[in-house]
This record gives sequence, structure tokens and C-alpha cells, in this order.
Amino acid sequence: MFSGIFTHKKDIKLGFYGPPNAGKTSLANRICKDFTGEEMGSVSKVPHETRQVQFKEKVEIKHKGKTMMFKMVDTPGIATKIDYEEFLKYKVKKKEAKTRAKEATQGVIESIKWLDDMDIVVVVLDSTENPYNQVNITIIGNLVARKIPVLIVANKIDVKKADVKKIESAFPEYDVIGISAKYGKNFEEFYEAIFKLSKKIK
Ligand SMILES: Nc1nc2c(ncn2[C@@H]2O[C@H](COP(=O)(O)OP(=O)(O)O)[C@@H](O)[C@H]2O)c(=O)[nH]1
Ligand SMILES: [Mg+2]
Repeated sequence: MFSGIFTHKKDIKLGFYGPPNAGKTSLANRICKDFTGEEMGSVSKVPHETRQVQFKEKVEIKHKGKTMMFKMVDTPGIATKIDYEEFLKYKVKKKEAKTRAKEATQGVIESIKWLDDMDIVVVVLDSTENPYNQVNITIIGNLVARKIPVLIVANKIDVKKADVKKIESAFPEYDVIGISAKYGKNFEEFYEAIFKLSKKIK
């Protein structure tokens, strides 16, 4: 009879993972903005903008009359090679670029460290890029090994050369949702998929 008072359902820990620049923060920001009015973190065309794990608690996502409470976790991009010289192309000064590379390397370690803590993970991929690479395969392989439910988001479908089908054929055993985090395209399907994913938590 006291259920409802004592049954505190824990927030679902929702991680955003993927390579740098895929749009993890843009996506997390849009969700946060939609449901809390606030954003999560800064977005940049310079890779490795997010170099520390960012959290947003009590994000209540409402979709089709249902609500679910999430703790959102935005993570630094995972990369196999981080070279400061790459940042120089974006007119970042040499000293800053070296610091950025060092922090980005630490960020990769942080991202992986937090993986075990996630209930569900959204892997954000840039649909204008080739999905067949070591980073994507390693991230998804790690999630499978840990039995963490995963949804693949093919982001940037607003760009002409976006190829969602290529991501689908690279990872045929997963749900893939094409979205544009920047322009808010296909978010109804995205929220639907998140609710469905949450049911798979063991
Ligand atoms: N065209 C387009 N650009 C996007 C989209 N989502 C993110 N971006 C851009 O991609 C870059 C990296 O975004 P960010 O969210 O910082 O990526 P993160 O490193 O994965 O967190 C920024 O320049 C964003 O404006 C999208 O849906 N469409
Ligand atoms: Mg980011």
C-alpha cells in the first residue's frame, strides 16, 4: 500500500559516446533544452571540445504521454590518435593545441572509465563519414561485452552526403536512427527508440 512513496525508481544513466565531432554534445544539448530549458556543454567545430565527462541529472523526457527520468552523461570523443597539429588547422595556437591534445587524451580515458556505469548508451556517429573504423567497432564491442543496451544515432542527416544506410549495413544487429542534432530532425523517432532501449536494461 505504500508503493509510490517508497518505490524510488532510479534515474536511468544515459551515456552519449562516439568519436570526436559526431555531435554528442549537440544531441545532449537539444534533449536538455527540450526538457529542462538548459544546455549541457559547449559545441565546436574544433575536435575534442568536450574533454571532461559532463552530467545532467533529473532530465525527465516526455514522449507520447509517457515520462522517464534520466541522468545524462556526455562524454569526450574516443579516438585512437590525438595529435596537437590537427588543432593548428583550426587556428588554435600551438601552446593551446598541446594542452588540448593532452586533455583530450585524458578525456578518452575518462570516457572509457565511465562506460561501466551506464545503463544505456547512445553511440553518436557522423553519417557523412565512413562508419567502418577501429574506434566505432571498439566502442560498440565494449558495450556488447558489458551487456549495455545500445542505440546508434546517425547524425547530420541534414548534410547532403549523409549516408544512414551505410551505418545500418556496418552495424546490422543494432537499431540505427538518422537524426540532425543541429536542426532537430527526427527527434520523435529518437525519443521512441530511447524509451524502447530503456526496456532492455537488465
Ligand atoms: N550539419 C550538422 N552539423 C552538426 C550536427 N550536429 C553537430 N554538428 C556540428 O558538428 C560539430 C561537432 O559538434 P559537437 O556537438 O561538439 O560534437 P561532439 O564532439 O561529438 O560533442 C559542431 O560544429 C556542430 O555544430 C548536425 O546534425 N548537422
Ligand atoms: Mg562534445
